[in-house]
Amino acid sequence: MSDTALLVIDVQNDFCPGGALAVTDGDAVVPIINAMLPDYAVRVFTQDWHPAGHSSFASQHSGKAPFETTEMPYGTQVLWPDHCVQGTSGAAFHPDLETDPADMIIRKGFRPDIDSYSAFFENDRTTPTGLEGYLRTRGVTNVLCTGLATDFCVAYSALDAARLGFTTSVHLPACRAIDLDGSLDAALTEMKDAGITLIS
Ligand code: VGL
Ligand code: ZN
Repeated sequence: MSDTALLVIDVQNDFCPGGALAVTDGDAVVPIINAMLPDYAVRVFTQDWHPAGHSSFASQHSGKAPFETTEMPYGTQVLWPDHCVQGTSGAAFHPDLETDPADMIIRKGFRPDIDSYSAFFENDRTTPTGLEGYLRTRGVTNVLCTGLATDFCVAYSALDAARLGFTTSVHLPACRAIDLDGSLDAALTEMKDAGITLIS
């Protein structure tokens, strides 16, 4: 599958059980992704990588609790518990994830004033991470998404990949969701409507 890139989104300690923004069963994706890696010629991992005091953290907004929302210049933003702070153990990949096969590691969410769910664009949907150019120059036409969380970073990445013209699939057994107020169903519907193949 030389024209397909496997995207491994945010399989980091803070999104796994015991982490600051734990996704139920998040660590269950690790052996599944490890088993998939040898089948893909292009493998890109992402890391959510926030400076301390990032604007997506509820702790930076007085009177706001985690999982409430606020209006940012680029739109509505969910406020999260402090998570994936650069250089902390929470921001590290899950220790059992095989990271040696990664060709490329994209870090995102490092600008203090803007969040970045997608591997391709920050949450303004226009500031690029550079991944599009990387994939195109490697001849990639198809993208297969895995990782955490299905309804945020995986969905945003898949939707951007499809919007950019990549033939896009999401391997759901290799993903787990946060599921805030129906966000999982909404994300699955939006991905289907965008022509993304959902593999179950
Ligand atoms: C994510 C919320 C905040 C994710 C990252 O990886 O899905 N979700 N930062
Ligand atoms: Zn984040």
